[in-house]
Amino acid sequence: MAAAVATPTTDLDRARDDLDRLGYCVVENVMPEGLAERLRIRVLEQARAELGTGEENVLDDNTQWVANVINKGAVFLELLTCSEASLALARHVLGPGFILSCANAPIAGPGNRRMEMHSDQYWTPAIPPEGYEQLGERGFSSMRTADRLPPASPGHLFPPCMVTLIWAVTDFTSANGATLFVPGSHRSGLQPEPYAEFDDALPAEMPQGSVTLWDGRTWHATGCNQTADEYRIGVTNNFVAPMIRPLVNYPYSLRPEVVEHLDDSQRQLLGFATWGAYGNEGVPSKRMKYFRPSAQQPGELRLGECETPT
Ligand SMILES: O=C(O)CCC(=O)C(=O)O
Repeated sequence: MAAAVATPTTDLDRARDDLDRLGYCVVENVMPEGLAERLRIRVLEQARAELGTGEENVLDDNTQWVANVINKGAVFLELLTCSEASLALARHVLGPGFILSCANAPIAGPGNRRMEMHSDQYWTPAIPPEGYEQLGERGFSSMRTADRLPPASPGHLFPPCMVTLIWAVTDFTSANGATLFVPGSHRSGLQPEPYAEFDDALPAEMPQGSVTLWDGRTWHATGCNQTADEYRIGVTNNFVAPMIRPLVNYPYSLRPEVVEHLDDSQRQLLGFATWGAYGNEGVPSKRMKYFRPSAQQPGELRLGECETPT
């Protein structure tokens, strides 16, 4: 019988099946040797250095998120493409050409509170059998408006357009705040009530160097860290289908020294590549793969004096 909870596996078929059926999967030991430890040291140093600068993002008494990590060390770019298995699983849900929407490092410290239960794709509406909802209607606070959403009816479920990965920079255990998931919630067509108790929420435990991936519709939350002195550290990579607006505008917000060293696959994942559309960036005949920086874009051109346009 198929399991009702995703547990760590190295079998990609099983991971794919867990992702489809349960809305999340756990892939064991996917990071190259030593990478998790280098990430742990970098995340902790950055988190400590940000405290008191105004750059720190501290969510409750003891949860700190290091935001926009791609600018904060080459090790985070290394992580992005280190595992063909995790990219293949994201591709399984989103198809080819997906891009990074954001990357953060959530640190759950002892005594933190359970996060609000949420889905990352909180902005996709339930699709009623008739009519439609305006996609742009949902604001940031919509996580807290679960009761407004009508249940989806069979055959009217919004598709997944986002996949999130959380990489285990330390071990993730039920004691230290492993991410909690409600298995099967991705097919409910509903958003969760953020502060309700969820008896059916289960921790995704995994050893350091593993990764958990979930469908953007799956209900989840950072668990409670009940240890005396352990910090649970993750790095998230949140991927979206190529036509979805990412949370971070990477071509605009990446630091120049980071952009300078990007390889082709990193440039594609960070949104520098064009995606099949209505004429790309205005040079349809060229089918340009990468956007050009503004300094290389043609501007308003003028004809010579004798060539007055008629
Ligand atoms: O920190 C975690 O375990 C989960 C983070 C999370 O909920 C998210 O990135 O959407």
